[in-house]
Amino acid sequence: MNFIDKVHVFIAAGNGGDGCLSFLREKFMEFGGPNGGDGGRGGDVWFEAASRLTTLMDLHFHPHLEAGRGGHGKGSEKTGDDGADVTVKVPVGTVVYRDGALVADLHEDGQRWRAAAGGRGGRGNASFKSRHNTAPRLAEKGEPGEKAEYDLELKLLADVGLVGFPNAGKSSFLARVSRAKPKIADYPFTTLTPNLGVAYHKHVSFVLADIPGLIEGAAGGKGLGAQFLRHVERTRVLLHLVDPAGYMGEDPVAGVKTIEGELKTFSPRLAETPRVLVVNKTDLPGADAVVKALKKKYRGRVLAVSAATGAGVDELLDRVIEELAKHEGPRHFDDRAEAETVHKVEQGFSVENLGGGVFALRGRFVERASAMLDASLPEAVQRYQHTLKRIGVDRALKKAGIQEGDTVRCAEFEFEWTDTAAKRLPQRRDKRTRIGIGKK
Ligand SMILES: Nc1nc2c(ncn2[C@@H]2O[C@H](COP(=O)(O)OP(=O)(O)OP(=O)(O)O)[C@@H](O)[C@H]2O)c(=O)[nH]1
Ligand SMILES: [Mg+2]
Repeated sequence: MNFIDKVHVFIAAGNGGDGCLSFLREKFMEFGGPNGGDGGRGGDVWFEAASRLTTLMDLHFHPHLEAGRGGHGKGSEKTGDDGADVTVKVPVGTVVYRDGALVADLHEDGQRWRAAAGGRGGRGNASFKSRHNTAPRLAEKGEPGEKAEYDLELKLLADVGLVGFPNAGKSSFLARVSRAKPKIADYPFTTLTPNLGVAYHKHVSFVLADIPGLIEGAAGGKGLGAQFLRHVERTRVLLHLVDPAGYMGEDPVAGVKTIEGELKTFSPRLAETPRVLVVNKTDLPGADAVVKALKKKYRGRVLAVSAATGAGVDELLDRVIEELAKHEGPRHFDDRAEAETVHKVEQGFSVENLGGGVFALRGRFVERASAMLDASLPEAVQRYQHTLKRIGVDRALKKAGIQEGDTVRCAEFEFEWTDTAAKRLPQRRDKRTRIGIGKK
């Protein structure tokens, strides 16, 4: 089975239910009061971190997620039912991006983040009743639920990362210090997906992540390592394992620089992570010379072990817990992003002259207002016009050069612009601009 640690998902929250237009009917009473209920709220889509999950596999196979729509309002002021929420479980350590920007970091079991908000229910005509309008023939459609695409990435929550060229003995080291049983073999690229193991040393327990070997150009996508480097981005200590024989016969001392360079290129975070240079395979002849050469260059950062015999391993683990104590707490990505909600509806908008008598009107607020308009109800149309005018859409369109009969496009809706007074709308006495509601 593949290790799935990166997925692209399509999220759709539920649409709000439509508001209802209805009037009380009673015997001997010609016109009862308005009693159309509001539509129900559309369901939200949530991401929730669950520690029992270890991969994003489920989402890989089911990347489309949709919450329930709200029920429509009914007469007798009955509100529609709310749509059901959908909660998508993701592994702890999942990081969420939208258009390349980090929006959430789910690093704790049970942590939740709303990926898309359900639309609010449209208001029924009972909600529009006022002293000035005792019998509104006006109801809103439900607000469309939010739609969004996200990139999810799993960044394992390990304390210690094992990096180095292929065949350096990273998996052997993990097997030596933990109960993990990774595949170990005498050829490069034995490890294809990350392995995790828990080590205990002097009453301290910590998680180690063993990732596939890195090669020159790894950060740019060469070999296997780059796609897994993100798993060691959160670690607090990196153990850089060095094979004294060198990778493919190359000089091991020069090789250290190559790997360091790849870490830096991949991310500044990695470059900041404290690193220990670990010369492995000290049971083999020739290792001492390499240890000496590296110590000369990197001094205190160099330790020597043999994953095969266990020599030097205790000393290295002493060093690991020392470093962990110095850099406490897991490293998270930008926590501020979590508090941010993506659901604010700004009143801002933009207009653009697309040429050929077509103008684009953009912005979440106006798009929402358009979607919630029931254009078959003149009163609703009037209210819509009023809203657009209030926020300055009329002025902006005129400035952009709109003419009688031109078309205004707003998301999937289209309106015809007219400058004449509205005959169908007797409430409006002025003869100023209005946006006529044309046919699609
Ligand atoms: N003699 C000796 N051999 C070792 C030692 N550590 C690892 N090896 C051998 O080196 C080879 C590679 O070990 P692995 O643990 O698979 O190396 P790796 O770094 O995980 O390799 P990749 O997963 O391919 O990146 C295996 O044949 C191991 O048995 C050691 O301390 N001494
Ligand atoms: Mg390995």
